[in-house]
Amino acid sequence: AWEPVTEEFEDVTYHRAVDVPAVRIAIDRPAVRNAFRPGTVDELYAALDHARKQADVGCVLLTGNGPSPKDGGWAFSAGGDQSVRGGSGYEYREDDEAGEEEDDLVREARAGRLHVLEVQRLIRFMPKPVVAVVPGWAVGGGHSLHVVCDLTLASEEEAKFLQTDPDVASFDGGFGSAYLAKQIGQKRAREVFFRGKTYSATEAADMGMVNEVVPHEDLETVALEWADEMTKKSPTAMRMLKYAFNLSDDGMVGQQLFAGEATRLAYMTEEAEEGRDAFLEGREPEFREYPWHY
Ligand code: 1HA
Repeated sequence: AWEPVTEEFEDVTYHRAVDVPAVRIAIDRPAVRNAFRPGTVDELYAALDHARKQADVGCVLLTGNGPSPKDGGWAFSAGGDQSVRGGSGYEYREDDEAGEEEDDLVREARAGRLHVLEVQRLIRFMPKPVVAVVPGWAVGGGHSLHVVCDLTLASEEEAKFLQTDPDVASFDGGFGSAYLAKQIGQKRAREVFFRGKTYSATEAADMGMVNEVVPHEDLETVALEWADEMTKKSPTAMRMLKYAFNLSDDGMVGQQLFAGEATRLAYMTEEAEEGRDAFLEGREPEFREYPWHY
């Protein structure tokens, strides 16, 4: 069972599980295969950032609502909404409600966005697992979103994986391609982009970009089971592991995030308390009492 965290959003639904410390964030534009426009990306970012900050949320399920009211089709996401694409990115249009909260000045300054990349970084850098729950098409920028998630669970009957980026003169040269190659190998990643084949859920699992394939009707139940499993584990260990997996690919930022968690752990020691207390008491710290562990 789920309860809404907010009902303010236009293009995204955001729920919290009642019995599991997990949330479900879904793109809610099923009529256009959950393609995202700038407002959609704003709401995705807001929901993910909210989930990131909740100390009692340990797992995020990212998905796409369906089926399409037009033809019954399912989608995770078909990527950037091509109908609002302009010369410098995807543009806010009149009916793109999420942009409306901003005043005109801000909105104007935000015209032409590629800020789904900020959503990718949020997924990558948040210290809890994000699972892509793929009920249908994962295409273009939607494919890249599943790639950057920690795990992918896919519907056996409906999930389909496709990269159209070079068909529409776009390219995700970051996680969408280079990180994909780390997952499935160079030859295969190049095939995904250069040939643009459609892969079934089973093929995607065999390639190593999908963790598990389940019957469509079980998709959400299994996703919640995964969240239940993962949120029963030690939050500290899970954070350290996610950042450890990221570290060598993420350069100095990878080191920064891993090190930040090391700092947090160090702050929990008596040695750290001595450092703080000595400063507050205006005296020299007495660190000689503390061992040089080996
Ligand atoms: O590469 C990036 C980025 C790179 C760097 C930085 C930022 C990036 C940001 C975004 C992207 C991209 O996402 S580029 C790639 C954009 N996406 C696509 O090229 C996929 C276009 N869609 C399709 O190829 C197909 O629609 C599909 C394989 C997902 C589904 O095919 P299907 O089942 O045959 O359905 P279809 O009839 O084509 O689509 C259903 C409805 O959804 C159509 O609308 P309708 O005719 O009913 O009014 C269709 O136009 C709409 N739709 C689907 N995808 C999009 C879309 N509308 C706008 N934008 C879409 N992406």
